[in-house]
Amino acid sequence: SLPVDAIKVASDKHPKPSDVRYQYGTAGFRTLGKLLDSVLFRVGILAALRSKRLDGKTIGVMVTASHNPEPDNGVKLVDPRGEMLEASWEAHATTLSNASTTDAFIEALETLVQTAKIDLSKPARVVYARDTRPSGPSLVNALEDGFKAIGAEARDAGVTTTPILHYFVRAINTKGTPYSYGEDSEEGYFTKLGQALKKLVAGRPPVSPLLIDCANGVGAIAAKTLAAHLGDTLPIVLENTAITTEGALNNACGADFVKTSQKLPPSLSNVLKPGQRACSLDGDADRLIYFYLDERGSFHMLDGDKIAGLVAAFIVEQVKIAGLEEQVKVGVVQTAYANGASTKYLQERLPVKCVPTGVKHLHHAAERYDVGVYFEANGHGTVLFSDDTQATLRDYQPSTPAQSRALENLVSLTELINQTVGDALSDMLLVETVLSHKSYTGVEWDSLYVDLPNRLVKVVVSDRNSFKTEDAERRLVSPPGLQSKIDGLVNRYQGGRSFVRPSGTEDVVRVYAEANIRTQADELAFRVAGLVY
Ligand code: NG1
Ligand code: ZN
Repeated sequence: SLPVDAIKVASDKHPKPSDVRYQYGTAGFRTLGKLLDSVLFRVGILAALRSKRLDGKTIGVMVTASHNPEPDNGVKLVDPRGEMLEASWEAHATTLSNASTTDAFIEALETLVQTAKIDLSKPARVVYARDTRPSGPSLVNALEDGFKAIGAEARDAGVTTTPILHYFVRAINTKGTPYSYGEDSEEGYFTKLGQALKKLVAGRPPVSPLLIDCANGVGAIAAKTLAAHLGDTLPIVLENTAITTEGALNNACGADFVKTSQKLPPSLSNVLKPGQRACSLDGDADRLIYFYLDERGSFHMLDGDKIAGLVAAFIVEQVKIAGLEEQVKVGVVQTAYANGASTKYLQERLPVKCVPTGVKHLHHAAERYDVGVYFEANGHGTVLFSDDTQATLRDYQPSTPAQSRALENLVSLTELINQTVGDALSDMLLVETVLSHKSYTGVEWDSLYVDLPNRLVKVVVSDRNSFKTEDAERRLVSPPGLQSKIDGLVNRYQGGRSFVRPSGTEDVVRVYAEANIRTQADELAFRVAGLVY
């Protein structure tokens, strides 16, 4: 049975604030750090129960609020294969977090144990980490109180990136099996990535230094270690590494700033040279946006869609050279936020699927391909190689030197890419690999297709839950009549496309619009926003 007395004593030290309602959304729990103490304690117990339910497999817990402002924090659970928590457990997390008293919490736990058929005699194993936010240490203490109260075997992975924590979870759970994902240590992670990159670019000409904007977050620590492992293979210059400066995290820098404002972080204006490749990580290093300045000093952004285009085309090419076209089908997954020009570019080359926002939707759709490439426009994404495909690559007998090289490249890509979740550093090495193979500069990569001008706006409404969508969030079914008004507007714009959906992470409705010219995209966005308001 549950150690009710221990849980009671500990729970009284982490009372739920009475005026807050929590929700485990697409990014886990996320709000002001100072509101999350009771949530972290309860998540500690929930993670242990999830592990017991899965026969003692190790569950991950990441304390981060990613690209959000420094005072925010959050927490999310990682399932045994390094993936996002299974959807049905999101509701359990929400229920537990909202129990108003210790007694109500114990009651909710007992209900969960029964409905989810949890065998309490099983072991509970967890691994946890946090980013660099100032609220992190005390929230981790609350989390540890939860682990102790239920008697979980807990491993502290310290301060690290979200994707490294996901890597740990998979590595721990596959240890000693034929599917081992690598050593369950940071050293193991960096060695795996470094060796894969070295194989992929062996014999290719040296490249000029890559500048990394670390968002003044945990990515600065990881990127520094990575740079040491890469040596001359990839020279790296680190910027925005002030992880202890109060208020610096994600402030006017980082992947979300670059993507949303479509601007160079001001801190880089005297550092970045025209033509130099640069990229921004977000606050937990799971998003990546590239950019460069042209000869005239104008800023050009290469977002998640551009990364998907570059990477998918390269993989298709290598599969073809290897002579594996018939056995290995490559596909791409996007959301409605993908630029229309990227969708067109990709559709001319391979199958493309559109799914609702949220990494879990992209990930699951990508699992249906032999090789599934998924990226959100905001720079979160990865590539999944199915188990069958990895076996095909292992067993295949190439018949020419060219086939053999392409096969080796594909095998090395399965090592280079963090297949558990989007990983800015792993994705960065992937981009660098393709640029090296194609001898592309940023300009050439950028010219694969021309982005349609687009605008994203937020609208505060009285009840965002009254907005319901269909067709992968591209059309509204409610409020009634609104979609036909949007259609009416869209039809008046050349290359027009627009959609409205409720945010899963903020109390707003988002309006996206694109059109052939900038002023028209802006006008369409603001007119659709006018309909919503
Ligand atoms: P919402 O708030 O549901 O639009 C945002 C991002 C998603 C994703 C989640 C975090 C946009 C338009 N939306 O979702 O892409 O990153 O946060 O999981 O960027
Ligand atoms: Zn992030």
